[in-house]
Amino acid sequence: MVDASGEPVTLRGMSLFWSQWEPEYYSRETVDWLVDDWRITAIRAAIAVAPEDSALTEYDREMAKARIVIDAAVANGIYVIIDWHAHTQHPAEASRFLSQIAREYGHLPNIIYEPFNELLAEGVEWTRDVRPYHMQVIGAIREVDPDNLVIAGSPFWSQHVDVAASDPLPFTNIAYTLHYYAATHRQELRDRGALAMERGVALFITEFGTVEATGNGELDLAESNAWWDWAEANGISWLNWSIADKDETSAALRPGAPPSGWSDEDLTESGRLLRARLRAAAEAEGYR
Ligand code: IDC
Repeated sequence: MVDASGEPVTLRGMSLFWSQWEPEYYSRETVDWLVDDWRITAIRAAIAVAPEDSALTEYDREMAKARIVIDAAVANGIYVIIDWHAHTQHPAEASRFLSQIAREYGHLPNIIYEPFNELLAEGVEWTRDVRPYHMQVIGAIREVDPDNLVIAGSPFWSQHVDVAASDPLPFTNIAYTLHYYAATHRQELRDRGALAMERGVALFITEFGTVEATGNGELDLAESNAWWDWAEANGISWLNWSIADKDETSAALRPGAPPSGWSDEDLTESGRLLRARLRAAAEAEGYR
């Protein structure tokens, strides 16, 4: 992945949580704090897509949340991923939502689209089921926004990047997201990623956890480091799940944490690790 001047770039940051459940962090002050104190260069808005209480039923409410995060990212000069956080296909609704974002913001370099968080494992095939979805939704985005980065999801919770890479999408400026949870997914998934890159596609880790794929369980530091080493060696950007104060180990915040100004006591083990890692990366790259 390269920046506007053609230089290789690695983005590092945090994903917000499902937008319907933790809206207090869809705020300007949260993004400001993450930029100033955690030194992120990308933020992900996980716009909830579910049968109830989501962008399918509360379109305007969820669009307003996306706008808050986009405006905050633009004000801070960082990238923002608009993640259609779905596990099931709603191509018409995804097209409507993301092409509206494209109309309002597609002229800005900050915008990155993620039209499908993850497809579930059972019976979903790339060429038959997922590629046509992307053709429709990315096609709708491209009618409005010809060039901003789009990051495509793949079957098996966005792990089958090698399969997608063998029948890639025909659009320009496309990457494929690779999702991992360090205590569950290991070398075998990194090998899939390597195979995808050999097949010629760009990868982007729009979501990973330091813990188990359930979003809970023990933090696996050794495997988290193995993943980071691999991502950095390959210039793959990464964003962690998640900025949330839910009582689960993938959450970066402890229950009741305010929208910004977090002290060490407000952070979980994972949150402290991510903050340290992000600050070290910013230091090493010498920005700010
Ligand atoms: C999880 C949350 C959990 C919530 C669940 C609902 O951490 O609190 O109950 O969603 O579905 C993903 C998904 C992401 C998951 C996360 C952890 O993109 O939505 O969040 N995960 O399970 N893919 C792999 C893991």
